[in-house]
Amino acid sequence: MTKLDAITEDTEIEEKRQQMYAALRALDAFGFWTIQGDMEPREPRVREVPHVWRWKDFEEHVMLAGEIVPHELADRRGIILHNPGLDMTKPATTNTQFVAYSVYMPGEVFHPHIHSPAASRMLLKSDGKGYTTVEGEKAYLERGDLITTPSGTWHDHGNEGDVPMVWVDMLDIPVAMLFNAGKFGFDYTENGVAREMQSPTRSQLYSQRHFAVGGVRPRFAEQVIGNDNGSPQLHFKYADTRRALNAVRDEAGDPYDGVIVDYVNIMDGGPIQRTQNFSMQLLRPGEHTLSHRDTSSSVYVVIEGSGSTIINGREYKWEEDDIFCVPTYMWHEHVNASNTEDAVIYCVSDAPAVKKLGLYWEDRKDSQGNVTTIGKAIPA
Ligand code: GTQ
Ligand code: FE2
Repeated sequence: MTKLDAITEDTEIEEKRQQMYAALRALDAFGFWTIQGDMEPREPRVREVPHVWRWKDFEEHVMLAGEIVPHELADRRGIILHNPGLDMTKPATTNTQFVAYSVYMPGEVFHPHIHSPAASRMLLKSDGKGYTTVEGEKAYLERGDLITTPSGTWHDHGNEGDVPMVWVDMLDIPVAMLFNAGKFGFDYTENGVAREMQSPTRSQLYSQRHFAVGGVRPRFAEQVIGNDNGSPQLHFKYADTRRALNAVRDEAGDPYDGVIVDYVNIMDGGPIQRTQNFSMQLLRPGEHTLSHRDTSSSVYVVIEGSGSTIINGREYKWEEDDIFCVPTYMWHEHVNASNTEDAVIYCVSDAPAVKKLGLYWEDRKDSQGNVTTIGKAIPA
């Protein structure tokens, strides 16, 4: 008989304990030791699962939504990607992100709104005449362009082109909701008058002309956007990002992520949103990265090429316009399936939030399979 058996076998005391537990329940409390096993996992516990949402499967529905779901029915026309490990008590793509394919049809104008969650768009399809206006910067978007909507910035969307515009929304809504700090506003006015769209207040291509040349910054550039919750550069052109990747493609690159560039806030060199890190990574023909895992979670959009990501030992194949996620603390390595073509994948992670909260560490596997932990790790 173990000591624990002896303790619980004293029926008189056990009965008293159970009575006390019931009394504590009635007082809206409980003994920590009664739930401790659930509360204190030896490794991060993750409900989300790796998953690929294939554009091939979504295209017909996204286009149909553009035809049969009018603006009156959908204030924004996003088709949210719901992680198969989560139920509707958590309608999200990962623990911290809300990701959607959204479509805006020729001639459409969607009205301005504002919110505390941070948002972003990665443009997939357009003839160059679809736009979003963020805090007065009207940005026409092309494939691979990123535009952010920092927390507390007005934004409205529209399409002046001849073809449907499709982009990927990536928001930190679950983070805002965790802190009970989600707030949305819809009553946009200019000089006290309600308006259906923002009048541009920044000149055309303001972001590019002020911020997109690295190393120098105009002294008179607007340094604060909205409530000062992100980079003053909102719009990042794919041509610029691709050029940055090409410029370093002959370097060794990062063993875990290949030739990768982070989008940075030109004011401080940090990530462009408080809760989200944005990166673009080039996997050269035949490249197969080493495996690592960390306490952030990521969502990827495939911009060029095809390949796969091996997540906790299982292969997840992807092609252009597919979206996939790597949940928290899962080993992952990326493979470009082609020996002749580049693959380029775009990634938004929650690492800045995790780091600020002191919860970040990373495990790296070398080519021999030896694991090294980087950062503040809790001993086993
Ligand atoms: O386009 O501003 O998918 O506010 C969810 C919330 C898109 C948007 C979403 C949003 C938006
Ligand atoms: Fe929004």
